[in-house]
Amino acid sequence: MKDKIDYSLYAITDRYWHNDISIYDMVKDAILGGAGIIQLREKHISDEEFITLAIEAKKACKEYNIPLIINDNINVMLSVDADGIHVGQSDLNAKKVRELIGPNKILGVSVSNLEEANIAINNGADYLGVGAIFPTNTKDDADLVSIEELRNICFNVNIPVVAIGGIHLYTISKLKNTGISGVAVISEIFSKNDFTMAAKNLKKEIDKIVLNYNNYDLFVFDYDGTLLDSMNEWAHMCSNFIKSNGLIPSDTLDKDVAYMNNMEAAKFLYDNYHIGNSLEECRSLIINYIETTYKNIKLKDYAKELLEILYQKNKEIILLSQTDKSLLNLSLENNKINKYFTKVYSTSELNATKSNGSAFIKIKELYPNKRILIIEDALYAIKEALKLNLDVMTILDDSNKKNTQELLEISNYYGTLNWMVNI
Ligand code: TZP
Ligand code: MG
Repeated sequence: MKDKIDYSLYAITDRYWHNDISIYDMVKDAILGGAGIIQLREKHISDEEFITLAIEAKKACKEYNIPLIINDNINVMLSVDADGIHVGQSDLNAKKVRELIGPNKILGVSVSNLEEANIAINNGADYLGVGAIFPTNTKDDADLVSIEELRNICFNVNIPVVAIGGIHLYTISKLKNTGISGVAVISEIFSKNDFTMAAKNLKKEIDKIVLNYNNYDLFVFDYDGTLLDSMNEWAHMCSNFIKSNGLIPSDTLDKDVAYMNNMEAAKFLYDNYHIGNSLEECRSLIINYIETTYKNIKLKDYAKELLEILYQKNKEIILLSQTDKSLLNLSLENNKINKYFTKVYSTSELNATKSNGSAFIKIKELYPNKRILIIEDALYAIKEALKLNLDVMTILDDSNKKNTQELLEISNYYGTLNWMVNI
């Protein structure tokens, strides 16, 4: 159960607005609207009453194979064999809870900063609830957590994070590109008259800001800076090559070639530094030089896990890289990830480049009926893909940090591979 949870819409029950509707119906309706996880939250009732409600909630969850989390009560959770428990900072101690529930139950912990988040993870949390993000009447003692802190937590932990508090149809867009795996809501569903419709409407908005793998069937990965941790090497590759030929590179050389594919870069070096007797020779000298460095560069953390997740979901995965095909093949083989890609495209082999969008046009032509997601780290490429109405998941890399603000604004999704693994 733990591995397959869809945290994107996390519904938390509250009978305040409709005490005439059974918990079974409330839970069922929320699930029918798209809730992927349910929390039964009750305050001020006896364990006996809580257990009665939990049995009802569990019945509905079981029918749809959706996990049921009990708010802050181990006795109730264990009595009904629910899937997990959620505790706040002032509730039960998370470490003790983990000891009592064992390793297989889901443990959620509310946190409001990165320090609490790290402690919760050390104590065995499976996911984090962060809030209140916006003011809410549903929990009057909730302190506010800023969007910046939410993003800080999301990008620095390796478990799913759900945002909570005051999340409604009209506030949710503010959570775009924070790195959340989902939102937890009470009133946006359970204060409404039609829970299923309310959940459906919200899910539609969630899908605009949290990547939903079901919405895509072709995943087009960039390689350098996206899957491969190579940008630092590339940043100095050309000037190092020139130096290895006993020449002095210009101060701007590495910047000049930054947007070029290998073929264009070879031409540039041949024209400006006269290396080799022909363009072809110049090119093969560079490739040889790069090969020795490139083949030892490691994948980013979580690259393999992410490819495996998509592969398990039967998604088609292709590679589209500005890097030369022979280099790509070398690296793919060394990192043992060939099997994940149905096709590996070097842009020069497509007679195209990402820098004017032609490489993305080619992909659209080659895969006309696929719902495509581009996964990319380079701002110039991202802009071109977006111009062509492609959806883009921007991968955070040291080399694009200076463009963070712009990337946050323009990308459909923004985060780390780790985040993609968590959602
Ligand atoms: N924890 C922080 S805010 C909150 C909880 C339980 C209440 C969320 O309710 P709503 O109605 O979605 O704002
Ligand atoms: Mg890249």
